[in-house]
Amino acid sequence: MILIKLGGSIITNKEKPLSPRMVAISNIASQLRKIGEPYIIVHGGGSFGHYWSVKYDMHTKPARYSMRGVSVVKNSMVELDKIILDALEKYKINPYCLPPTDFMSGDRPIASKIDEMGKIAKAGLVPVTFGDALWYGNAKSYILSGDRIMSILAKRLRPRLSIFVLNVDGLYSDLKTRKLIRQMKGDSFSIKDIPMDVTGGMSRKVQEATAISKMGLKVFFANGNKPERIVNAANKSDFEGTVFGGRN
Ligand code: IP8
Repeated sequence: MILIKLGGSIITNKEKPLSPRMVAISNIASQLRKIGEPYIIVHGGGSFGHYWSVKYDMHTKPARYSMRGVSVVKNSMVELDKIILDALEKYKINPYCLPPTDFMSGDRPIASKIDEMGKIAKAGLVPVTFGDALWYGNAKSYILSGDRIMSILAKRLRPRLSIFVLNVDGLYSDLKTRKLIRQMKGDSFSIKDIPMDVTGGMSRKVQEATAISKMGLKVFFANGNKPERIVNAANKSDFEGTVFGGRN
């Protein structure tokens, strides 16, 4: 079992509101069909969900955010999800859409529903879920990121590999020279070891990747502009990117 997170920066153009990167999405979909084992796809919000959540000042911490905001963010995520689903459908990947409301109650994962996701994947469908605006209770809501979903699913399903697909080659130790960190080793590293230039979305990704890796599971950051790297990691254990928790 493999978990694949398609980051918002690879599936959308973050510079331009509500703009999917159709060619990148299609290229990734065409490669994913070559993966020879069950997998689950999680995707981010990019210039869809993030665009609106910034406009309505919504965050990951549950609070009484604008209900208009909740509705608009969710609607935009459904729209982006449909674009992803259609691309997967085109390559006969058999996506099975499962919004996070299917397996989350407030901010708590529903174990039986996550187990069901694993069964759905093993039966030959590809569950597809996404970061979203979620109802929390008591008029509160929150943004559940796709990166967080990765560690929620990993904890329960214990995937052989969790792949974060990015718009860059992996984690850089130096943003200017683009020097790639090929391996974040063992459980001896901590978030403090992440270089200073890792900011924003990337630091959250590293945080969740670290959490998954500390569960004893392998994590890989790959460039979605070279989608064969996703397939090579999945099928041939050839990791061209950043591996958390030891290369084999
Ligand atoms: O792009 C959050 O998912 P992410 C999506 O994985 C929203 O952080 C709704 C902002």
